[in-house]
Amino acid sequence: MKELNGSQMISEALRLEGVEVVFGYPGGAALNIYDETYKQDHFRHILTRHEQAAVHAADGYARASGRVGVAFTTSGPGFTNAITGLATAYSDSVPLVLISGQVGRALIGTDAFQEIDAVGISRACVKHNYLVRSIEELPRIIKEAFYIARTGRPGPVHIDIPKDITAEIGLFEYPNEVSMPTYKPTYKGNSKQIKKAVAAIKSAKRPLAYIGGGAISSNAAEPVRKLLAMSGIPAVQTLMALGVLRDDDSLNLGMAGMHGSYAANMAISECDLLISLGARFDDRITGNTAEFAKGAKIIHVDIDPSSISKIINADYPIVGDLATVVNQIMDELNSDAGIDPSLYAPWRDTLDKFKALYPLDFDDSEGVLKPQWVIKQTAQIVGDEAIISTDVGQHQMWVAQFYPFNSPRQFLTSGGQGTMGYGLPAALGAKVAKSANAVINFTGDGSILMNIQEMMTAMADDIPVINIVLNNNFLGMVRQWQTFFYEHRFSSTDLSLQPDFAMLAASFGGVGYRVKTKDEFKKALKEALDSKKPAIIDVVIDRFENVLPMVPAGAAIYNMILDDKGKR
Ligand SMILES: Cc1ncc(C[n+]2csc(CCOP(=O)(O)OP(=O)(O)O)c2C)c(N)n1
Repeated sequence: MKELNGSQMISEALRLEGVEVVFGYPGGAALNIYDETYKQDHFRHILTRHEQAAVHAADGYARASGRVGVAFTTSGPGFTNAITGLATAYSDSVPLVLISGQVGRALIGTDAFQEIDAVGISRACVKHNYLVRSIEELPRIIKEAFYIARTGRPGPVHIDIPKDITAEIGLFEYPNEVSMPTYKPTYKGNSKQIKKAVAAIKSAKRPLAYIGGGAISSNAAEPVRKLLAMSGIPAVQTLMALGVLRDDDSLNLGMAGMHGSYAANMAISECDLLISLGARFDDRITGNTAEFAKGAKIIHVDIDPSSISKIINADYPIVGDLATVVNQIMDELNSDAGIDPSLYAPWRDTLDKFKALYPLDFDDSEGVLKPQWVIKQTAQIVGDEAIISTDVGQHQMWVAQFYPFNSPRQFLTSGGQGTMGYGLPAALGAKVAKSANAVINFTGDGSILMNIQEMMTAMADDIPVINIVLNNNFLGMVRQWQTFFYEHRFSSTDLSLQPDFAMLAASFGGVGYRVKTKDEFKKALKEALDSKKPAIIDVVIDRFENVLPMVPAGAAIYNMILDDKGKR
């Protein structure tokens, strides 16, 4: 036990949690915390240029590294700016701890300067939150926050700390363990349920694995790959799962859902057993739920019991950690005669026909650049080790469709919230976590402007990430919906007027390019990589390219728009 003030306790607790970096932005209520940050040397503090970006950067750090991301803000607007970051992380189950300063206890409830009911606001978009009421409870709360963030279904945790507590002296003893009788995640699957699920797998004729982001959170890629290889069961992945399977795995049918591949969506529609592994049946996957996997029994494995049977009724619910449960399933499959992959050969033949009928494809051109070509070319140049983030829109979906992801934690994107502005700060967080890897943010001419100020953070802290702007002079994805569903009325989606992105990059001290041809693009990307500076490559692409296939919102997923008749 030692005597520390509240700010020293925060710093010491972060040291004991092994935190190596905090992303944040100071202000009045956080002054004591920042003074202690100045004095310590066990974590790096990165000053982002906006609190939203601080949380996205902590999120990108967490997704790329598998560790808990940490962010600091001040009270009032500093905190409210962070909300989009929390919501983004919450929807995608990303482990974070946000520490916000609050006005002193005596001022709470007086409409004080920069006072806002922070825990009231964050409640709806965090896994858990705390308003610290006394110095005595501060160490326990920080311990619990990290524990809750990373265990069970991971998620963001918010701690709001009144300023007077950050100065008050108390006795510090960091607990070794948490004691929360009401929070005890289940890791091991119920063995009776596992037996039933395995019997269902063995008697199925057309089983299909449906892999979600939980496979990444629980580090389950290896056991999932093994399960598929030993059983010959084909699989679809959600946006959040990309990288769990190798892109070229013959059992990988690609992404499912609104912009999923024809084969993936048809496989879901035709299977007789859907094995959901850490996925949550989001509406962007299911479309019309009444028609989703209509003829199939459902095995649903999830660490979060509240996810099971929430959207689609599960015949075989299994609560547990995915990696653990998949290992249990494999043990059970092997317990008698094992499983013969040739069992499902006719089903795989059917799926091969679907694959051949409508492969993911695009009309390349030697004139105007096609975004799909840019994405594939980037992968060729940067190789398998690169980490890719995106913003939100058409470019995000093209990346999901055409980038050959081969490992988990390689792809960072805002799935659940679809947060424009996520890509650049998330890329910064990823580059801090994995400094040896190239980090590329694919973005749009709309999205990049939502957190463009983070080019300054990249410069100041020497975090060389490359932004590839797939520039169509439109809020492209909204323009696409207006094309298909609103008779080409392009209401507020034309972005013809825009800055010179190359000059903008240079003005921050980075490198910038504007390219219109394949050769120019290849040269710019290589130069940007060599420059070791933050970069923007502004790529002029076909303005009216659409993302296909597309399942119209609420339609059955086998009803895909496949031809680009809406293009003009
Ligand atoms: C913060 C936020 N505001 C609005 C939207 C709605 N929205 C989704 S995609 C999109 C257009 C994105 O345009 P751009 O970044 O240029 O990408 P593109 O679709 O052209 O590739 C918009 C406005 C959103 N997802 N996030």
